[in-house]
Amino acid sequence: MALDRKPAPNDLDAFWMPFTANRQFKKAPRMLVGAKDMYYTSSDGRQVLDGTAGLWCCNAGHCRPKITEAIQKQAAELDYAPAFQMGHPLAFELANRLVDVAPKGIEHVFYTNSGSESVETALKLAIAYHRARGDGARTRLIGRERGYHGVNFGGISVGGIVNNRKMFGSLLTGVDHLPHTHLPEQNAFTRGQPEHGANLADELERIVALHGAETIAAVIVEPMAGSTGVLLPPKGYLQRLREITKKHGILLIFDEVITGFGRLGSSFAAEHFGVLPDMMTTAKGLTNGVIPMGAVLTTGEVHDAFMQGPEHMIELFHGYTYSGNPIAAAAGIATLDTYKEEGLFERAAELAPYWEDALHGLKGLPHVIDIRNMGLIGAVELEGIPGEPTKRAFSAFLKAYEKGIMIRTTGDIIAMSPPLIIDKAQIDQLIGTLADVLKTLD
Ligand code: PXG
Ligand code: PLP
Repeated sequence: MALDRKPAPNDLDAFWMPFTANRQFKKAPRMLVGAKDMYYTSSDGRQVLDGTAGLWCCNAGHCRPKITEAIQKQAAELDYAPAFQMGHPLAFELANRLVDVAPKGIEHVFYTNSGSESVETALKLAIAYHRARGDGARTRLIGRERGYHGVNFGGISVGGIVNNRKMFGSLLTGVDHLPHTHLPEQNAFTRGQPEHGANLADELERIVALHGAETIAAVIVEPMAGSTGVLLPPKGYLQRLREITKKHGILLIFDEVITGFGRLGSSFAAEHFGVLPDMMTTAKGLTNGVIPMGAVLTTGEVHDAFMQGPEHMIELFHGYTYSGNPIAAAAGIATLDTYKEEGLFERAAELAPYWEDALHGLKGLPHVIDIRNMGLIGAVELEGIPGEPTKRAFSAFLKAYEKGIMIRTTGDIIAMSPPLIIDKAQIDQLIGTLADVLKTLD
C-alpha cells in the first residue's frame, strides 16, 4: 500500500509551498500519498473523492494504466533529447495528434512546460508575428479583469487578479484590460451561459479608440474564466470579441489551460463556442496533469508569418530546455489515447445535465448567493463573512476534506471540476457531502 511506503515527513519547514497558507498548512498538514481513478488516499488512510481533477488537470482520473506505462517505457528508452536543432519522433506525433483534436484552422504546436509558459509564449508570438509582417508598432496586449493567465510577468500583466499582481511592481507596459463579465445581479443562478453581458465585448472598441488599433498586438481571454471562480462567457460575447479583433487586425488568444481537453464536453472551448482564435494556450489536461507540459496551438497564418528569411536561420528565438520532452510527449500521446478510447469528452457532455441538476440543487442552502455551471465544471458562490473575505469558503474546503471530498476555493467561491470519468453516484457523493458541509458553516 502506498501508505506504508510514504510516511509523512516530520520536518515540513524547507518546502515553501506555492499558493498555500504555509503556516496554517504546516500546523495541520493535508498529505496525499496515493491516488486511483476518482479517489485520493490521504496519509491518515482515508479515501478522498477528487472533485477538482487535482488542479483542474487530471481529466482522465488518476494513475491511469496506459499513461503510467507510456511514461515508464519512455523513461527507459529515450529519456531526453535536445529540444533545439534536434528532434525525436514522439514530439512530432503528439503535435499531429493535437492538431487533429483541435478545431479546424489550428495547424501548429509550440511546446512549453506549463500554462504560465504557454501564456508567455503566446504573448511573445503575438508581438513577434506583427513585427515579422512589418507591423512592429503593434505591441500592446489586452487582457481582462479577473483573468488568470498564470504567474509569470506577461501573464500577471494581462491577468486581472489583484492579489496576483499587486506585490510585483510595475509589470509589463502597454497593457490594458477589458471589463470582466461577472454580472451577479442579472445572471445569478443561470444554468450554462448567461443571457446578459455580450455588450461588454464592445468595450474593446473603446480600448481600440483610445490606443489606436495599429498599436495593439493581441487580446487574451479565458473563454471561460476558471481560476477566478467559473465565470462563463455571456451568450454572443466571444463571437463579438472575434468580430472586433478581426476587424482591427488584432490577434485573439484563447487561454484554454482549463477549458481544453474535454472540460466543457468538447475538445476545446473554441470548438464548443464555435469561435476560432488565432492561438490557444494549453497545459494541464494535455498530459492528464501527470508530467509538466504545455503547448501553444496556432493557426497556419500565425506560424507561416515566421517562415521567411534564409533557411539555415532560426525563425523564432524562443523555446525551453524541456520543450517537447520525450517523457512528456509519451504521456501526452497516451493521454489523448485514453480520452479517445474512453470517449471522455463525450462522456463529459452526456453527464453535464445531471451535474447541472445536482449542483443547482444546492440553491437555498445557507450563504449560497450564486451557482454557475457548464460541462463538468461548477461553482457555488457564498456570501463572504463581513470583514473576513475568503474565510467562509476556506472553512468549507477544510470541512469538505475532513468529510472525504476535495473541492477548490477562490475568494468565497467554491469551484469543482471532477475528472471526466466521474459517475452519477460519485456526483451524488460530491454534491451531497458539499450540501452537508454548507449546512454546518458559520
Ligand atoms: N492560464 C489559465 C487559464 C489557467 O487556469 C494557467 C494559465 C497557468 O498554468 P500553470 O500550469 O502555469 O499553473 C492556469 C492555471 C485554481 C488553479 O484552483 C488554477 C490554475 C492553476 C492552479 C490552481 O484556480 N490555473
Ligand atoms: N537560466 C540559465 C542559467 C540557463 O542556462 C537556462 C537554460 O539553458 C535557463 C535559465 C532557462 O531554462 P529553461 O530552458 O529550462 O526554461
